Amino acid sequence: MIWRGEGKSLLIGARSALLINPPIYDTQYWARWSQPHGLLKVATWLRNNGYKNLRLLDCLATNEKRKVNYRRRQIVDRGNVRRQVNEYGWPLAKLKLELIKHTNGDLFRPDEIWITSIMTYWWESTRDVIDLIHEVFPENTPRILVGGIYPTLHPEHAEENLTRGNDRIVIVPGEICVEAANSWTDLSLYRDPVYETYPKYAIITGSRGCPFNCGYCAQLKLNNGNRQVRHRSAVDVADEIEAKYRNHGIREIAFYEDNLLFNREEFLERLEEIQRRGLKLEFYAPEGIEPRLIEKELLTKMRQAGFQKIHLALETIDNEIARNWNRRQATIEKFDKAVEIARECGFKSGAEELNAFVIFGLPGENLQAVVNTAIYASHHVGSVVPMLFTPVPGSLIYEQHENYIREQGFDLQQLNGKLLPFLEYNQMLYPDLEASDYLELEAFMMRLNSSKVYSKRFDILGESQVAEAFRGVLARSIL
Ligand code: B12
Repeated sequence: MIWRGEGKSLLIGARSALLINPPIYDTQYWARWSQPHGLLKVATWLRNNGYKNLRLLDCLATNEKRKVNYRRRQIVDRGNVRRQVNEYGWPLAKLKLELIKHTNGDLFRPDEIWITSIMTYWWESTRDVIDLIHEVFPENTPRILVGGIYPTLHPEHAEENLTRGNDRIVIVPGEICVEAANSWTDLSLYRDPVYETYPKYAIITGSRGCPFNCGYCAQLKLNNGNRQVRHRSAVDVADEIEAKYRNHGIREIAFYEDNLLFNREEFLERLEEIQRRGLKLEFYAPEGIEPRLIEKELLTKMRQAGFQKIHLALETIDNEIARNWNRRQATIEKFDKAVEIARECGFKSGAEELNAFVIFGLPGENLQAVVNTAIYASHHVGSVVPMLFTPVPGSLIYEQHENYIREQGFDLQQLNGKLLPFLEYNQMLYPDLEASDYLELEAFMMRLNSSKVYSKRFDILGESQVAEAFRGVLARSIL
């Protein structure tokens, strides 16, 4: 069933729970800043509401090298390329052994199992974990709750594919309640002997919401259609960071918020509050920041506080395309201004201190525009981060193409950017286009970034003799 009640009514007097972050099936997994922070907040909230026994089974916990193990799952043919889908994280057999400890008296028997499910295209591993729970607990199966981004963006899909009519499996869309969403993450759960290492970083969410509705983003649906930005107090955020610094040895903080800089005054206050405590920390915003909101005072404070790199959402240099993605607020002129300010504030280009996201793989996309954007970003910013477009349920672009997606018979796992869901669509527009063109585009962007000699990068738009000669050769060969 899909739960649509008021926060506390989800709690029915249980005292013990297992919290699971399932493994995932994908072609790649970015483990760097991927703590299951939603579930870690839920843990604190459960404790505050009387749960005595809690155990976290984070199947994606990283090792000493901050990596996650994986093994091959299947090969998927897409046009003229083959993509290897892997299973990342604990094999299900390992999870099974951990679950069994809770049936044979070694460890407490859980009243409930709370599962977090993140990307919509990862849903299959959540189903497999639920099947495993039924296998291990065939009788008196604990009540199962599933929350996170997937059940929020597509609760009906989750109900159909995860509960399969079983009322003891509860799909919980959304953030439960403000109290749960504002809870601090509980890192102490990683003291469990099942983990090889203790987290070296923490994820902090100081605000939720964004007034914009960029075509590829689902934040509006994630925030219940509410365009308002809600934030925690600067003191509460700084208290959480300080507690993590002192009690857990955390020195790195990643902020995950829908629009980090939107509330400038609040963010400045937060930085001041953190700095006042004199903690030596590094800060990151790997999700990217909105260039339009960058200004000198803010960025100077960010740098002083410990931001060493910034990721800017460029996406495209073509203002017309940006308008089509409902990104009227983001123009190339504002982006240029942001880069100029960032340089003045000491963020070096070409040293990965300044990075620009470039999105590609969208329906109807023109390759020329992507190449232009990539070369532009490489020249002006120095580091290009290619992002393959993923059609996210609940976003405008997804809704515009819902009929096409249905006609193709795609299920959510196929709507993974890395599996090129709009390949055939774009081939109707550009018959010579091949799947390998997307891989080449990605390789092209990566090449623009790398290959340094004596710390100098080759800049295609640069003023060097080599760059000029290169452009001359290209122009002649095109003629
Ligand atoms: C962190 C993040 C990333 C990180 C790490 C992702 C990872 N490996 O886990 C990075 C920067 C790498 C990233 C990359 C991408 N991301 Co991203 N990312 C996010 C972000 C900011 C947070 C996701 C997250 O972990 N949230 C934790 C959640 C679950 O916590 P929470 O909501 O605070 O938790 C509350 C509730 O959900 C609930 N809850 C949580 N768990 C549970 C469990 C139970 C049982 C219950 C009852 C309740 C409950 O209670 C909590 C407290 O209120 C979201 C945006 C957002 N606003 O959430 C996008 C988001 C998930 N990403 C998105 C996308 C599209 C991408 C990319 C595909 C972009 C691209 N084209 O490259 C890539 C691909 C990543 C990959 N590995 O495949 C999309 C959706 C993807 C999808 N299809 O589901 C989102 C929604 C943003 C958007 N644009 O719309 N991303």
